[in-house]
Amino acid sequence: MNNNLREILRHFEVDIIPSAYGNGHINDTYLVHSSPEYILQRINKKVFTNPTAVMENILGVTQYLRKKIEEEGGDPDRETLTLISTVDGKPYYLHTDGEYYRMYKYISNSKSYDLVENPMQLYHAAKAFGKFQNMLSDYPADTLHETIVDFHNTKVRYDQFKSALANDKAGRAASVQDEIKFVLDREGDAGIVVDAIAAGKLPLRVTHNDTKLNNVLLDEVTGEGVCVIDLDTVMPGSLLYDYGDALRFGGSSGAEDEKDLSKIYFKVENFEHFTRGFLEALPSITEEELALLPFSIKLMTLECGSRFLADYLNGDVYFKTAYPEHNLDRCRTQFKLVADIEEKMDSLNAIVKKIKDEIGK
Ligand code: ADP
Ligand code: GN1
Ligand code: MG
Repeated sequence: MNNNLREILRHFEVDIIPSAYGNGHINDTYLVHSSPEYILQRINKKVFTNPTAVMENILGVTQYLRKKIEEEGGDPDRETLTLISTVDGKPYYLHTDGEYYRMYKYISNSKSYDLVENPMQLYHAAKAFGKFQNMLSDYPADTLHETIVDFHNTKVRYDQFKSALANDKAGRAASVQDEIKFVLDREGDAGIVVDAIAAGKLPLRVTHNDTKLNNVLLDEVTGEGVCVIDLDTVMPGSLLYDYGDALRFGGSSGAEDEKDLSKIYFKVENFEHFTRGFLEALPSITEEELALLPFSIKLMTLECGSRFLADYLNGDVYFKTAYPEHNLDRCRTQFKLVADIEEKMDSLNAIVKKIKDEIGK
């Protein structure tokens, strides 16, 4: 692998062997210890079946953000991702083995967190994700490729779960009946946001669609949001997807793959911090969106849990796993959170109303 990477890096005019980096579930990420440092990534072709479309989106979005950040007097090398061109002037390198590689400037003095360490991190992450959506609010959405079709179409996700169950490829369904029932019992939730978008009751915006905390870099000193990263899934979507997915992850009291479920519950304090930051950053939020904020956390958590469970039933073909039950452990934390969010739903709705009144939305 190392020689292979050396040969790949030659196309970016770098001659230093990188080391594996980060905890993403999708791409292979490496840190290149040069000066300055770089991030090298191999795009996961099983997940992103059209890597050139992914790269067109990322190039378009980062160039657009760069201009906006410059206009606002910010530092574009730090506040958005910067793609490094290959020696042939391309934003990615296509290796002879058919794999796609890209290189970014490494954003130093910043950190991404796999676990929430204090609720203020959520306030800052929310501001960063909210600002990201704001800056892209007039981006020509029709030029964006849908890099994963129906990525957050929760009705389609529900159907995909049902086919994974029907096929039971890995022969695991019999052993996870409680988890399967958990999803099937909630079929009614699947259409709520998707149908409201189709009926024109919720606006389509340019959204990030994968807003977990480790997809935003926070300043190592101030803790403030520096840069939103992992732009593979930037596509038209609902604001509720970004909000709900961020709190799916950031609202949890523990790791996504925590085995001890007694440690997993939905942290209302984290919810309050994120909601405040998001509403402060996104004054254009509509009444209909506001009304669905807490529900969207449940929906995105249920979606993610059923994706983990579907992958477990399919034999672990999508998410990176470190051991055979990894997807099952992940799905269990998500369902524990869903159940807790369901119990807390009334108080979460009351808190949104309180924050909304306080900041004068
Ligand atoms: P994945 O799609 O697999 O989640 P990411 O693009 O999120 O891949 O990258 C994985 C991790 O690498 C991130 O969580 C972050 O810690 C780190 N990372 C990615 N890009 C940069 C960058 N430009 N500067 C600093 N760290 C980065
Ligand atoms: C994946 O790429 P990463 O690790 O940030 C996944 C998200 C899931 C998340 C669960 C393209 O995100 O949809 O919510 O894992 N990304 C893709 O941790 O499927
Ligand atoms: Mg990521």
